[in-house]
Amino acid sequence: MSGLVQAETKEESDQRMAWFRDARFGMFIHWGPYSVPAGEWKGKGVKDNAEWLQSYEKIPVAEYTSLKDQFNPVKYDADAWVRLAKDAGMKYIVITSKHHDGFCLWDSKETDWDIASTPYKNDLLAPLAEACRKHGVKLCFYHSIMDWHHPDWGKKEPWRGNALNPSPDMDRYTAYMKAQLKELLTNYGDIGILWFDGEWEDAWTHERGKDLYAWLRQEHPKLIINNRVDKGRQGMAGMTKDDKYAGDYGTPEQEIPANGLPGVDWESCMTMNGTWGFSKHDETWKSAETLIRNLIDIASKGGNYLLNVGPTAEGKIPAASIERLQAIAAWMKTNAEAIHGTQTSPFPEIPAWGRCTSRPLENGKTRLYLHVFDWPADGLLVVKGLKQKAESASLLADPSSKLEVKPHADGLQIQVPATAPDAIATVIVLDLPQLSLLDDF
Ligand code: H79
Repeated sequence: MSGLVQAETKEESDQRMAWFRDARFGMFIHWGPYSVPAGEWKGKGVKDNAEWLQSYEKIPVAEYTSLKDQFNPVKYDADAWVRLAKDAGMKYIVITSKHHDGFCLWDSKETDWDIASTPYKNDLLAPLAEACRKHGVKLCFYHSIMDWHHPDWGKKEPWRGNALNPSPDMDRYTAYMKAQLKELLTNYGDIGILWFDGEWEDAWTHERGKDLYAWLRQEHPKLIINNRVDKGRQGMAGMTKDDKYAGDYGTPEQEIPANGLPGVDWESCMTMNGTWGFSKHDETWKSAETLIRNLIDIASKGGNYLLNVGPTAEGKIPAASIERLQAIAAWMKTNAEAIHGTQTSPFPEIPAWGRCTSRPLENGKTRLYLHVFDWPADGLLVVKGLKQKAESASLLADPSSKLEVKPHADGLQIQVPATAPDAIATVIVLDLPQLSLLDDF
């Protein structure tokens, strides 16, 4: 996909993608003036996606713009947010520098539709950049291509009102976007990813996508750029149709590909409830168990999990999100080794009892991490398809535990404790001298 920047060899590309492939887990942050109405407009609750309120409710730019007067996140604590992410095992943070409403979380020289025009006034990205640097978390920006506010964004939607230029000039709009991206890429230290979105509208073309990708990589050779910079995405599955399109990785949204996407880098972005931007009405929270198992599922298929939080207009991450991130942190404290830097499951089928991740060890050995969701009632975990002897098996939570491994008609069987040490997912470490699977798997 990144063949568009010709100077890069496969080794260079692998090197550029290395941190992303190791990370497996990141935090998405959707934050902007939409967190003021928080999913409610004129007394009426709007449907999911609180950040889409302006479009759902057809709010003219002039009216929507007044929300800035109430966006005053005095309780924002960037350091606490980064610690929350880091403790949960998240290696990167992707924050909305600009969402579809066009509002900028930093003081942009290119527009007044930004944080500097709010009562809060202060750049929201700078403290986050500082905290990320301090805690060793990569800072990344989500930047919407579609822009309901900018007069030159080329989709003529009548509800945008007088602010829309009667003949929108997409060259001028692209120059605006590039000037802003330059600010974002020069004022906040090294940026890990640019995460584009809103590329599907006709105003954005394949030519513009290719050009933007090449321009960014020219200036910032190490940058990673998602596939929504260009027009190759296939619906919400998020994958690119063929390699004439620019972009370094696929972006399934609110879904996990059933069998992963072998040979391609990808990241599933998902919400904890049903909305990206904060909504005071949405209580459809997924359980910590679901979130942890999603992370494991995605890692076992070779992808990354980009899990969203939607802070309030005051600058607080909702308590329900914090609780879930803390539950993930508790699980990761013991089990991070089975997630970070791991590779896919070697098995052609998803095991009946859970998921598997792997890690090559020295001397051709392989370590398998068996993430057991459904604990065997008879205390025997059957790992189908393995035809060799295992060196050892133990609980990741207790390296001194020695679990007996024996051959089984279908592969290997491991004698496990009578009850699951961790009801969400217990990880068993299985070291193999070499990995070989039964032919008739
Ligand atoms: O920022 C969050 C959402 O606000 C944003 N993406 C996440 C990360 C989002 N944008 N749009 N949507 C969610 C839903 C819109 C989907 C569609 Fe399409 C746009 C359906 C048809 C056009 C793109 C092209 C997806 C499917 C085809």
